[in-house]
Formats: sequence, C-alpha cells, structure tokens
Amino acid sequence: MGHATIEWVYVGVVIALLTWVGAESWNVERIVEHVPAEAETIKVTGQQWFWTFEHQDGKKETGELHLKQGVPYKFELVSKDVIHNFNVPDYTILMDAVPGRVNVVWNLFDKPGEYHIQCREYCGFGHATMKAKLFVEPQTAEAAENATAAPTQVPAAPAQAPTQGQNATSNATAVAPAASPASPPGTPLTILEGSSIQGSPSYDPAALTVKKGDKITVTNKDTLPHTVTSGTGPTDPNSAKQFDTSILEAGATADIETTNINPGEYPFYCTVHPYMLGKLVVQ
Ligand SMILES: [Cu+2]
Repeated sequence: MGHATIEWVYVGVVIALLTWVGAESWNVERIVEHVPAEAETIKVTGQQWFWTFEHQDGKKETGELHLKQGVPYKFELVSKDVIHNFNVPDYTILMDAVPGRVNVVWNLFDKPGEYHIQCREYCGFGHATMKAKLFVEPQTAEAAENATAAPTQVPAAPAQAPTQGQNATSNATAVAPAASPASPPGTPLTILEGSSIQGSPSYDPAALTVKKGDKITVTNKDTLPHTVTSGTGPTDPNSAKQFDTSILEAGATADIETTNINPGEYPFYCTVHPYMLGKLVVQ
C-alpha cells in the first residue's frame, strides 16, 4: 500500500513539472513567435503622449481601442518619437514601441471588459498620462445581451430619474439626443494650432468665464489630439471630476455643460500634453 502511494506521488510531481514547463514555454512563444494565421492586425503608434490604433479595415482610434473577445490580435508597435512601452497589465502584454522599427506582440482576450493600456517606459513630461482604454467586446449573442444590461453601458442621464417624474425624465431623454446635433454652439473655447509644443499658447481664451448653465463648445484647431480636462494635472486626485472632453481629434468639437458645476474657479489641462493649462470661471 505504502509503496503504491509513493509511486503516485512521483507521477504527480512529474505531471506538475510538465505542466509548468509547458505553460512557461507557451508564454514565451506567445510573445515571441507563432502569431496565429487568422490574427487581426492592429497597428499601434506611440507618440508623446498618446496612443493611436489602426485596425485592419483602416478604422482609427485614439486613446481607446475596441477589440472583440476570443479573436487573436497581432499588435504591430511603432513609435513616432522616443521609446515607449505598450503595456496592458491585466493581460501581461509588455512590449517596447521603438522609433524606426516594428515590434510584434499578439494576444487573445478571453474576458470582455474595460482594461487599461499604459506606457511603461519613461518617455518625458507627459509619460504618466500616456494611457488608453481597452474595451474587449463580448462575442456571443448571449454575452452581448448581458453587456447591454450592464449598468456601465448606460449613460449617466437615468440617474436623474428618481428626483423627477417618470414622464418628465423619459421626455427629456428622448428629446435631448435628437436636439443636440441641431442645437447652437456654446461659448467657444479653442485649442490653438501648435498648442502641443510646450511654451506655445494652448487655449483661447486661457481663462474662460461663463454663467452656470452655459454650454461651452470646445474646438480643436490643432493637428494633434488634445483634451480639456478639469484639474491641475495628471497627479490631481480630482482630475476630470468636473468636466472632461476626452480625446478630441484634430478638427473635432465637444460640448461641456456647466449645469451641474457650482460657481467657482476650475483649472483645466490637456491629458495628452499636461503643460497645456487653462482656467474656467463659472459665475
Ligand atoms: Cu494637448
């Protein structure tokens, strides 16, 4: 009896070792080689201080990357300036983006959700804010249904429902989306051409005064992506709490509503270029 037990322990140890060696080599292979033939290519460009993504069909994204669950993706990493590092901590993806060469890493995302993309190689002033969001979208019809039901997918508007009458709320939410494209622009706030260069004027006006309830319309007149984000900078714990346009591509506009902003002074900055500073005064 005792003899047989010891034999089984040996078998167990051998199986554990083989499993471990197998898993390790699979990990290494995943990074280095054997990109599945059916993998979809995503061109990833790092530059000071944002990420852009180009899908195989030519669709481009900045600061956000939408991928499908269960599909292998081959990331081709390049840099336009200095060395960056493309890092998705939740999936242990870590690969340098180096000027003048293409680095490849591939991955299959098995769980839908929202993940962080960050730069893991110090790349200058805005390094800490060189982040992007990865959205892994569910693949099966059943999973898609679950995601639609999830509260994170629903815009903030329904939060007002309990304080107002149900009818009033449903009217308001039904009208708002239809009216917004035609609604007149608000008080202008311009992101100036050349503002990505440190020391250049960035926002016009640099200090904008509006009345509470006024709408502000931000226009990016530069050739690079920028944001208008409340806070003093990336280390401000209250960053983006009051308002945030998210990334605005060249030529894009976004509205900031001040209905829920109390009178006061609010510094703002660009998350892509944290030296771009401005101030909003709400009266
Ligand atoms: Cu900027």
